[in-house]
Amino acid sequence: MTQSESATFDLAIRALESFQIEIPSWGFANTGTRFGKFVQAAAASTIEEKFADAEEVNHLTGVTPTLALHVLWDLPNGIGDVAQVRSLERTTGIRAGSINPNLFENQEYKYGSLCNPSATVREVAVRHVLDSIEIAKQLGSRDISLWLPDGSNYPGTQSIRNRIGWLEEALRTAHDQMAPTQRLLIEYKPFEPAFYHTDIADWGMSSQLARAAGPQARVLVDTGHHLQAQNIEQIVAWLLHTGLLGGFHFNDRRYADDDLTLGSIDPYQIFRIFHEIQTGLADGLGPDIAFMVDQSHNLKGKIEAMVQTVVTAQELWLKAALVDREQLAALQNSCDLVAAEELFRGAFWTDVRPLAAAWRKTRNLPADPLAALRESGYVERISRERGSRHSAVSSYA
Ligand code: RM4
Ligand code: MN
Ligand code: MN
Repeated sequence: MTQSESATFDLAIRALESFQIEIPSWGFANTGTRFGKFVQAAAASTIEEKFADAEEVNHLTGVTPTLALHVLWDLPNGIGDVAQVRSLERTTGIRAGSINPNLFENQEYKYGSLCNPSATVREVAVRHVLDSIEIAKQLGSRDISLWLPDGSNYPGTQSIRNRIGWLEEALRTAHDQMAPTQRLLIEYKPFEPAFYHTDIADWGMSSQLARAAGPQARVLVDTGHHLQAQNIEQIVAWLLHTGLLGGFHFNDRRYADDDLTLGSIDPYQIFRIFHEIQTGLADGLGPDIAFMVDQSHNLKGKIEAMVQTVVTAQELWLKAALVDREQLAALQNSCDLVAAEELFRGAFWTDVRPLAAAWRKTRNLPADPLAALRESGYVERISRERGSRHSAVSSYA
């Protein structure tokens, strides 16, 4: 190894050592679109199966020690299910990650949850959020990630401003119930299921709401929740600047909230986001950003898609780490545009797969986690075990 090769190797090892990503329980379950669902024999339908699949992904990649849980899907009996989750944590070595309240499936939420004009429905929704906070407390989970389906479909049918007030009130109540170590992550989305107005439509609204809720509230950026052509890394820069960046839900999209696998459509975008985060971290900003995956694997094999996602995330993180930030800063300051862009793109075009494989070797992980998954026979085994049971499928969206 030359001196510069060994410096790159050290840098790569440091970058990968600092990278972990949380995977979602719902990424292992049968999901579909509003047009239909294609059932997979290997899909997980119980919390035991989701933990088992998460264990397999972590076993292969070494960087997914936590599993995001959706309260209604994973803890249908609420706090009553905490003991079971704790026992699964012990047997699988996977810890419960962020806790996701579900405010979008019950019939009473037809006109909204925390923003519903009915005080009674708002109370039901607030209660569910408070229960979710309690679940998170008992599981030792730091983050409650809150996504609302709230909004309206037709102009003039709801008071947008009244709904802001109700939402602020609900978020303050939730915030006050959190332990000092917990955080409330407020996710935004410009549309769907509401198609005229969404109560938390963008990062500005999430930021304002986080400020109104209290110091432990932050913004959650779901990469699929932006209008076409929006510059997400600029949003990231602003959130780092304002200290409000709480975390990410990673996925990719071509048209809307497609929930495709990370980096499948536009890997350069994730690279740019990672670069922004790494410059922030170097400046001491955003040390506790939560990286989470939020995807729906409708056609790809669930576990295969998850491993592919995690490996892609690592590769893009590593590419971003290869940007010589000092040199880039100098080129930016001297406005040497082409040289700056070439340096930036050069890192993106570097094939980092050998470096990632070398890092895996240092951790006794398979050099190629996808190939190892194929060789392991895990998917075939669970397909045999689970296949016969899938008649009814749970819904995702
Ligand atoms: C939403 C949003 C939430 C996720 C649900 C299933 O579009 O991304 O984070 O929990 O989907
Ligand atoms: Mn999301
Ligand atoms: Mn989404």
